[in-house]
Amino acid sequence: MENYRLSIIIPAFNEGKRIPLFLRELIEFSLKNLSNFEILIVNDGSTDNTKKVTRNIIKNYENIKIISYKENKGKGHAVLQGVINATGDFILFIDADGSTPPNEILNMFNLFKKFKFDVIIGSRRLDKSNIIYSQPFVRRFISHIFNFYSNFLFRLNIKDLLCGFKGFERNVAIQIFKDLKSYRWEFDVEILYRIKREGFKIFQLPIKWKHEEGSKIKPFDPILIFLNILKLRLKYI
Ligand SMILES: Nc1nc2c(ncn2[C@@H]2O[C@H](COP(=O)(O)OP(=O)(O)O)[C@@H](O)[C@H]2O)c(=O)[nH]1
Ligand SMILES: [Mg+2]
Repeated sequence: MENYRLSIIIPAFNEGKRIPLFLRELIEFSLKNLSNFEILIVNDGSTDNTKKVTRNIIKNYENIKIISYKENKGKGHAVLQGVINATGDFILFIDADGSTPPNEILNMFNLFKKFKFDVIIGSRRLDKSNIIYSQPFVRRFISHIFNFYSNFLFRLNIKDLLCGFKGFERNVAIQIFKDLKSYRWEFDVEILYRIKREGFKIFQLPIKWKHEEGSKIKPFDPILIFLNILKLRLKYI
């Protein structure tokens, strides 16, 4: 099989507490299981020690880099910076909090190598998904409504739109992320909509997942997200 290169993007905003454990685990796993990879951590204007702790962990690896800028611009913007700088044949992003175990990266990458899917997205809502700790009830409830609402507005049929673990064939990633209109949480829906519009194939991968405390979603964010999704829809009319 060809020696495809994998790019792993980790968007990080004030993750000084949560990222060290996951990053160490990911590096150990990747060195053992992946032959050709890079990791790009995108520090999206964190005001804590994210940059310092990350630099310290990655200092001995030339294929692991941090991209950093001063102003917080949102997860979508951070992932976009990762995509622009990525050199892999397959490019994925994964949350910094360790909700998705590194082994799922290998599963996703192997599926890409075998079936050449354009896009593979992690899903916490398929029969075979394996949820170790669920999100709190209120979060699950809101995300249920969010999935329904966004699928309806954008004529999609995807069980879990917001899972922070998604991968793309290189050219698909570049095409989809080019001229992204939403830089914050809504970007997940926007990229899925564009993927469908361009006719790319999405494979939904059931994953093992656990809720991690310390979410960066603020109490009023859900209301903003619902409004922003509507605004986004209007931009595509
Ligand atoms: N770049 C960037 N990443 C963010 C921002 N907010 C959250 N994230 C990242 O998005 C991922 C998921 O965030 P998290 O707070 O765990 O969301 P939750 O699991 O849905 O509650 C983590 O890697 C965060 O660091 C942001 O404003 N900018
Ligand atoms: Mg999380």
